[in-house]
Amino acid sequence: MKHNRSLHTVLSLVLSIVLGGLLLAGCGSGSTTGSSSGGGSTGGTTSCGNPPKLTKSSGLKIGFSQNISNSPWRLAENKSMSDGASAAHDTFVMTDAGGQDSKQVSDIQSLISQKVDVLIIAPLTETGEVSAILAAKKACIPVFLVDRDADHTLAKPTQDYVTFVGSDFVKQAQLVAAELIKASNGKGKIIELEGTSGATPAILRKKGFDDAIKAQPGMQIVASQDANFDRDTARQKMQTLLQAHPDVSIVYAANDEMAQGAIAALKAAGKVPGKDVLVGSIDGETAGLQSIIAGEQLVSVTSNPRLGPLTYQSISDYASGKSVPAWVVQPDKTYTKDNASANLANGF
Ligand code: GYE
Repeated sequence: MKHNRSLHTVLSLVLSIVLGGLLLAGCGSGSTTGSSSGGGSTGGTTSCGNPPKLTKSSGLKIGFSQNISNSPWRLAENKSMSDGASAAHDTFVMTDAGGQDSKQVSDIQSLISQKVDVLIIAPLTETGEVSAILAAKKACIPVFLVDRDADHTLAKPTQDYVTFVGSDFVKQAQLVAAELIKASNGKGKIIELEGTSGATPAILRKKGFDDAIKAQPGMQIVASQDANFDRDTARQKMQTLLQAHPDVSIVYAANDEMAQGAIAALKAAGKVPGKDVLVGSIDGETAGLQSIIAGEQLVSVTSNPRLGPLTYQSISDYASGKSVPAWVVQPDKTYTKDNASANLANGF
């Protein structure tokens, strides 16, 4: 996936390449038979396969690199990954990068040094972990990216890593936009709260939403800001944005945590979410479902964090020589007042 990169993501790419280079220099795995050339090249070829083959099929040592564990979504994902390892009788080693690309690069390098058989990586950004993904390939460890993807001009699925297991983020955003357009009769001033800059769901949820709104002459996005997929960051940004745009009638948040922050800010400013301002977001968290039931949120399209079953099925398929597609799609669904109560138990 090639996208416009902000200065932030370009800087983090440079940082991770420098760090990755330093780490690789000390690693000396020597299994690479090809080499990458500049300008959009990827990880070259290795003697152990492109991507590396998985020769063991049971009793695997699984390394899982999580980018941060700061929300119900991420905790549900961690549990799903660990449960999948237990069900397969695999050993599970997990690291948590605390939201830092540089920490995630060194976490992955540490998992490589621990000689895991398989690496499952939930990369923070599309460019920040590329050097470490390519380092794993050179060390002959197959990589499965989950929940967020890498920039395909820098690392390719079915070549540098096995696959990307995750949702269709453009479609999620289109589904939220469709509900907001319907409920507002195609009229309104929108504040958009974006996810972590450079992360696949942030990039694609913005694209899907903005393109859908561009086709609506009566709707206008009056402000867009990165609130890092984080509830309190969103609350603070929304508080400031409301002063500049008191006539806002719609909030689109790229995840439910940010929608929760926006709802808190709307209430603090004396507005009634669900009446004065329509709120739509993504994830299907319990808090989002409860806000829908309370009439404060219009819609939440799921982004299922329970990616363990599809991931471990893909690992098992790969080990037995079956072909694994470049993208293993996690299906999602739309929650509104019509089905939120019936699905409350599916929340997290
Ligand atoms: O929607 C969000 C989280 O990467 C798909 O990241 C994931 C997103 C998820 O912080 O809540």
